[in-house]
Amino acid sequence: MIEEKKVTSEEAVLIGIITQHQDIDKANEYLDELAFLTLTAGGKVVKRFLQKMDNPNPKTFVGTGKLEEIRQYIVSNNIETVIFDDELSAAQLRNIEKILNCKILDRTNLILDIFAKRAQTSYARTQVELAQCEYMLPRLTRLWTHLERQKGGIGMRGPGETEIETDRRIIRDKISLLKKKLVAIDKQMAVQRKNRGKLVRVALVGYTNVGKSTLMNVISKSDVFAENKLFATLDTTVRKVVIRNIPFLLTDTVGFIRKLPTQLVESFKSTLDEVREADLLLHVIDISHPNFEDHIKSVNQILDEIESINKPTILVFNKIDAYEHQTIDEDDLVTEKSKIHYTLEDWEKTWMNKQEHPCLFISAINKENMEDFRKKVFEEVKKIHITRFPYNDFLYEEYDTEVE
Ligand SMILES: Nc1nc2c(ncn2[C@@H]2O[C@H](COP(=O)(O)OP(=O)(O)OP(=O)(O)O)[C@@H](O)[C@H]2O)c(=O)[nH]1
Ligand SMILES: [Mg+2]
Repeated sequence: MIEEKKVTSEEAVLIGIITQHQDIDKANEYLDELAFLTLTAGGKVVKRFLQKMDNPNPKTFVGTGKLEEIRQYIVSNNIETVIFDDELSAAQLRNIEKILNCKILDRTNLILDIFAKRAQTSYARTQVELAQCEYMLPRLTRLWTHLERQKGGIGMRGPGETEIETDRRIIRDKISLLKKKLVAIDKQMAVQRKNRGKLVRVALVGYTNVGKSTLMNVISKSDVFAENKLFATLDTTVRKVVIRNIPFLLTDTVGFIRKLPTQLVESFKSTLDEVREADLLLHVIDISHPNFEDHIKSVNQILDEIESINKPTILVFNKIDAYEHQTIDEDDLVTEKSKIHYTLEDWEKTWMNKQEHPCLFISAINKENMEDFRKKVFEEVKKIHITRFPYNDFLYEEYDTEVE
């Protein structure tokens, strides 16, 4: 069973590395995201450690000298939780635990934990539980599980304690049981999706916290939970929306993140089928986030993994109200214009010029440019609708012609 215990801001230390592929700014940005994940999981970051290295140490992730520095810090500050910004191998986890003698979490663990906390329906819970078991199986030797599980806290929401301690067989049995349960649910969901008929299906996709649910609420007058934390949505909501005279189904579902644990991608198969079976994707982007271009890449990578990268797509740049850029003084002849100086218009031109997908710039919260949004979505849906219902073409008005 997934347990949920209330913790008052567990103090945590974050650990990341600087490599050839990840300079100090990038490493810091990634730690910012890890801190946001920690906050979402109910923790509070008190210190960050970064180490420069060519590759992560296969035994201890960071170097032993660094680990000693971290050990001294956590001992003198009474810290019980250390979080690494990558997935640790079973061996790394074991070695680090021996040295630091406290709760060690990694990025995957943290994301799984948030998913466990967020899972509302038994369906979502089953999917998360499967992912947790898959993650846990090769890592059963954690020293702290026995003691810490009773206390609860981040990383502790998961299959119950006796199962972890006793043996792997029980976890394996549990995995096959959960898989069977999911197969049954998958079938049921597939039937449900089929019953929705031939209506055009549009899916909101994008990085977590970009405003997908907010946009869903604006377009469909529904009431999907939205908040400024990561992974607010785990379940799928489908609404029928009509723009002018064309009806279609709009789906809001789980957000993506950099390095989304593979266990989750696999066990969320049925949830992700909503995306896989969609006719049109609305890829929502938070343009006010300094890393939004990275976000686009991460989302495209996951779309590629689930064979959905070639679908008709509209890029919806959201949160234009919150976009900020730096300016170069007129008398400053040294600073060269770079992306941090781009105005919204610069970004519009850049993305429009790529001509890969239609682009939109909106603010879901202020309902800015929503008419443009409705028009572009109408045009794209209409293209698909025409091929699906070829005899109904007398139905289509031009978007610009006045309707009543
Ligand atoms: N400034 C600004 N904030 C927005 C806008 N749209 C959404 N937000 C805020 O962004 C946060 C995340 O919004 P959600 O709609 O929950 O985002 P989501 O993409 O559904 O997130 P997940 O379900 O976690 O993947 C909330 O605090 C929203 O109020 C916008 O246009 N401008
Ligand atoms: Mg959402």
